[in-house]
Amino acid sequence: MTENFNVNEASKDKQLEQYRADDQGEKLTTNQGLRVSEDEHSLKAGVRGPTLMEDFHFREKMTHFDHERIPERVVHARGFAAHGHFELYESMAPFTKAKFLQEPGSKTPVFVRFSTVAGSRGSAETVRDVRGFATKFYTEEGNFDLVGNNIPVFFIQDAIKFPDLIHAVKPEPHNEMPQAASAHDTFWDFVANNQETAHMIMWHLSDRAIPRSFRMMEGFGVHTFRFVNEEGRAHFIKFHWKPVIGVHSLVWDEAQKISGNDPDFLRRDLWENIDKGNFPEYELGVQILPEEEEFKFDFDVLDPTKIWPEEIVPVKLIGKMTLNRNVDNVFAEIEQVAFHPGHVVPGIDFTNDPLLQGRLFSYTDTQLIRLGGPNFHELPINRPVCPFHNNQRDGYGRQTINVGQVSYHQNSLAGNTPSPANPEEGGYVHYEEKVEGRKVRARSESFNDFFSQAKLFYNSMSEAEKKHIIDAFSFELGKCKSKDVRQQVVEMFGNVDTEMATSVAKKIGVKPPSSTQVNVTMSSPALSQSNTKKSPETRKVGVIVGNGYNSGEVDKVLNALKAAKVQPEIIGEMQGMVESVDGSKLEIEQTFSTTNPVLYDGLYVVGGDAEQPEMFRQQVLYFIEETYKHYKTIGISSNWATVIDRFTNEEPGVVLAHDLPEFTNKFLDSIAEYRHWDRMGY
Ligand code: HDD
Repeated sequence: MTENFNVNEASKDKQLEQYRADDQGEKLTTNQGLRVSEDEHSLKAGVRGPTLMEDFHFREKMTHFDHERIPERVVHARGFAAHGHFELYESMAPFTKAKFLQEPGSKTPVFVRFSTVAGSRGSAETVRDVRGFATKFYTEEGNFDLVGNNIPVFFIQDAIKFPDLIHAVKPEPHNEMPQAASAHDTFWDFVANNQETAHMIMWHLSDRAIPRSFRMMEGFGVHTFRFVNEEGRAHFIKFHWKPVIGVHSLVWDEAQKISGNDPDFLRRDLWENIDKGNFPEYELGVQILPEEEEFKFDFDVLDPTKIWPEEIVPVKLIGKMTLNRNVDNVFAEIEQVAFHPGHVVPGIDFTNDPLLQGRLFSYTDTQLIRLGGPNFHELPINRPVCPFHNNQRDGYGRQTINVGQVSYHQNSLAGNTPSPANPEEGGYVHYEEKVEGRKVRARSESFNDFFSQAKLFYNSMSEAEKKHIIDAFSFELGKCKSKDVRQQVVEMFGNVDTEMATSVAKKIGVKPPSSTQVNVTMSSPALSQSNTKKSPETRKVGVIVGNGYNSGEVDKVLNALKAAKVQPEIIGEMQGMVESVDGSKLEIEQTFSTTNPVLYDGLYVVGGDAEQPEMFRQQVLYFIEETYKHYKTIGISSNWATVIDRFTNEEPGVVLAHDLPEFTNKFLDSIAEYRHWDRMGY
């Protein structure tokens, strides 16, 4: 008999509740529950004597501490996560029988971990890198893990090359440098000698690799998966996550400075916004392709270095995910969560993409070393919300107390239970794809076009985005010591765009590529961030205020910003209150020494009276220069427009408060626009 249980958005939280422990207000004990009378001094033979072996409290405390760390993830070590739920818009029954995709309005609990790939667990977060976007859906049929990235393609086509790719991008083994960076010889040597990387490299050098926020990036399942419906009919699909507030990025100079100013920038942004109730939202999209159309395109649908352009296969939005709860404990939840693309539910199946096939081995294997044994599924964060029963037993850290005599199949002593479920009872049946072929180690010829989609990507970029790619190439290759590697890469990317590769060659002191320019006509507007949604919502604006400010003007602006869900932060010379000309007050949240212009999406210079010290004026000028250089919006109060006589109102993204009602609107529009690339020549 199958058990009856319901999953709703609270199911996971309720399950986790039984594992939470709050030590506040309690007496200190050992792990055996013994109350401890003293926790500052070890047990010694005399106050100046040796510590005694007998001190079980010291030994237990120290031993536990000595064993606190576990191996970091071999990739995606640096990450952060949050809880939430997924709500379905419309039934996907025509395509899949997955239960969590049937009832419109149904809510499934989720846990999402975002990450960088190359850096160690403590590395800076705004480095140039792919971002992981891994979602665990706790469904009534078991956990479904969508283990994706914020880039829709991958570097390689076959999982057997993954260790090589990662060895090449990680810090070089002889000196363990550079940390969390692809700008070094071994990575680019790998690229030049594995040219299937071309398409992904274009994304990696684009603004996508320096997201402004985990809340503002897309996610992709990358591989082609299958949906299978109740009748057993299959469709090829690709998964997309689309952030509701659009896709936005940092600029490179800013990203590098943030790495020093706030290495936790992305997790802080996620944590603080969830904390304030600005819940990140992403719509789940699927591209759906009938199996008969498998060979319709000039690329192979099994090739993970290819996208299905959205203009050809539209993305159908089927639901929305909301992240609304921060974790209680980073280690217990974020560090111990174990994702696996092989965690699927009935109605979702794999394809023969050779990258996906290899991943299906790697993920469980890595958890065994990382989490110390085969029982990691029992950790609270990994437990499905539905019951699980099988004949697996024992192993390190086993928590379940399996009662009874029988732990094998088939049996008669337990009535042959736990028994396999037939499909009607939810038993998973693999899609019966017909497979035949010779055993070969080879790449399919249909995987051999490395450059067409790299060209499509470049051709779809705005002028500003193209310039960023050229600058990124120049930076990354400029850091390579081997001139030969630099030359090889320039030669390779001549196949994408000769003019682009020629500009790079000039900057890094090598010969231009031997190719000739072939202009491409095809473009996919969905690939350019310049077409994304623009909104001031949740943007962080630094507001510099000194004593004697004009509260009438400033209060109105601050209220308008807050009404538009912009987040102003008051910056001043020292902590405490600043007083306006009419005696009202504002609290300083950050001082010039605790914050930096790179940490804001825009700047509002309020200033103060004429008495401000020279240091205040210098700091304002510094904030203005940096904000301007990073193409962000600058608003200046009417008082200070004369002090800062650098700008006219015609400057892109510079708004001067001559006329107040118009100022706030223009300022907000400018913040929504975010970057003012027309300053490009700057
Ligand atoms: Fe992977 C972690 C995403 C290819 C082997 N991978 C990992 C994570 C993400 C991805 C988001 C972090 C999960 C978390 O937050 O805990 N990986 C991808 C994507 C890929 C991909 C989108 C290509 C489409 N990965 C890939 C290949 C292999 C691996 C080809 C090996 C054959 N990935 C791993 C791993 C990790 C991992 C070694 C490290 C930690 C972990 O699994 O749990 O098994």
